[in-house]
Amino acid sequence: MAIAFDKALESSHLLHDIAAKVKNGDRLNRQDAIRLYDSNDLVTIGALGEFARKRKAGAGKEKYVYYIHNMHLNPTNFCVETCRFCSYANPTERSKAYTWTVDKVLEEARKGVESGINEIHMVGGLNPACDINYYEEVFRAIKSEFPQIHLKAMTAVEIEYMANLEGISYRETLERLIAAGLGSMPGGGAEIFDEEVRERMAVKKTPAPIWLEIHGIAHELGLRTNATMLTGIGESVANKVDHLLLLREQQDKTGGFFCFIPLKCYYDGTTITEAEVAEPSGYDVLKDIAISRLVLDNFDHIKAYWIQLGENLAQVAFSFGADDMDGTIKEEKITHAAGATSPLQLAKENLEYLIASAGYQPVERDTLYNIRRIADIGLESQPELALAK
Ligand code: V47
Ligand code: SF4
Repeated sequence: MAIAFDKALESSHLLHDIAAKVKNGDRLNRQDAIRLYDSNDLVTIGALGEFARKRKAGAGKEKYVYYIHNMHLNPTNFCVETCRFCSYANPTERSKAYTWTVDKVLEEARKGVESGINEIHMVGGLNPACDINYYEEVFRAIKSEFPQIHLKAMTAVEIEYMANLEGISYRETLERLIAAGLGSMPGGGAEIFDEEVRERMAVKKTPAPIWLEIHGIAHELGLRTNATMLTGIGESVANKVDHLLLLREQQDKTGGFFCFIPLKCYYDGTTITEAEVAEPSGYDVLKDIAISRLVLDNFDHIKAYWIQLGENLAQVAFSFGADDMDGTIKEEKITHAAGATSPLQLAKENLEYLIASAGYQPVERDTLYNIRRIADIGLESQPELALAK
C-alpha cells in the first residue's frame, strides 16, 4: 500500500518544504530531520521514504526488496564488557558462557553450508581467549573448506578490542583478517553515539570517533560495511538525528557503507527499567526507517531487520523506505536472548512470500548486493511456515 507521493505532498502542509526538498533531491539538514521526528504525519513521512527508496533503486528496480540466504554464527558469548542492554552476555547467560573451538565453528558452518547459505554473519563477545590468531584460524578454516562462502564478520567493537589485545593498529588488524578471508563487516556495536546515553547504558567500548574511524579504514582497505543504530535505550530524537548525521558524514568521506539497519531494544534479562526508557512503538520504528532513508541520502540500502521488527512490521517498512529484509538467519541469539518472539529463522519461500504479499518484488542477493535470483512467486497459496533450507 505505497502512498502516492504527490497526494502526500498536497495533503501535508506542515512538512511541505521538506517534501519539496526530497522531491528535488536536496539534502535534509538537522532541523528537517528533527521536524520529521516531531511530526505525527506518519503517512507523509512514509510516502517521502518510499519516494526516496524508489529513486535510489533506479529504473526497473523500484519494487525490489532484497534478502539473503545466510546464517548467523556466534563463536563466543563471553564478553569482558557489560552493556546494560545486552542479554546475550548478561550475568545469567555469562554463567553458561561458551567459547567454541575452531573445529566447532567449522562444524556449525558446515551445517549452514549444507543448507545452501552463501553468507556467514559472524560476531561474538569480547573474549581474551578469542584473539586475532583465533579468528585468523577460524576464517582460514572456513574459507579453505568453503571458498564460495562470504564472511561478513567482526564489528568495529571487536576490531578495537582485538587490536588493543594484540598491541597493533586497527589497520593492521583489518589487513590480517582480510588476508585470512574477511569479506565485509556488519554494522553492529554503534548503539547510539551520544556519550550521555552510552554512560547510562554502561557502554564503555568503542566511542563514536573510533567506531567511525575503524569503518573508514575498512572502506579504504576495500571492505564494504554496514551501520546500525540501537533505539529504546533512553535516547532522544536529537540523539538519533545526530547519530544519522555522523554516519552520513563518514559516508561522504569514505563511501563504503552499504546498508543502514535501525535496531530496537528488547529488554528481557537486562537491567533496563520501564521508568528510564520508552520502548519504541511500531510508529517509532517506521519513523526510524523512513527518516533514516531520507537523511542517509548517500546509503543505498535500508534494512527492515525482520528478527527485531517481526514479519508484519517489516512488511509495512517496505512502504516507508526499506529495501532489504536481511536473511534466513538459521539461528539468531542476540535479540532472542532478550525476548524477541520472531522465529529463529525463516525459509527463503517465507521471506519471498512476505515481500511479495506486501506488493514488492523479492530479490535474492549476495552480500555485495549482486542479484542471485529474481523470485517468480505467485501469491495464490501461502507457503507453510518453514525453517531455512
Ligand atoms: O550491536 C544488543 C544490538 C546488535 C540487544 O550489519 C540488541 O547486516 C536488541 O548489528 N535488543 C547486533 N538489540 C546485531 C547487528 C546486526 C543485525 C542484523 C544485520 C546486521 C548487518 C547487523 O544488536 C548489537 C546491539 O546494537 N543488541 N542487545 C537487545 N537486547
Ligand atoms: Fe559485550 Fe557487545 Fe554485549 Fe556489550 S553489546 S556486553 S560489547 S557482547
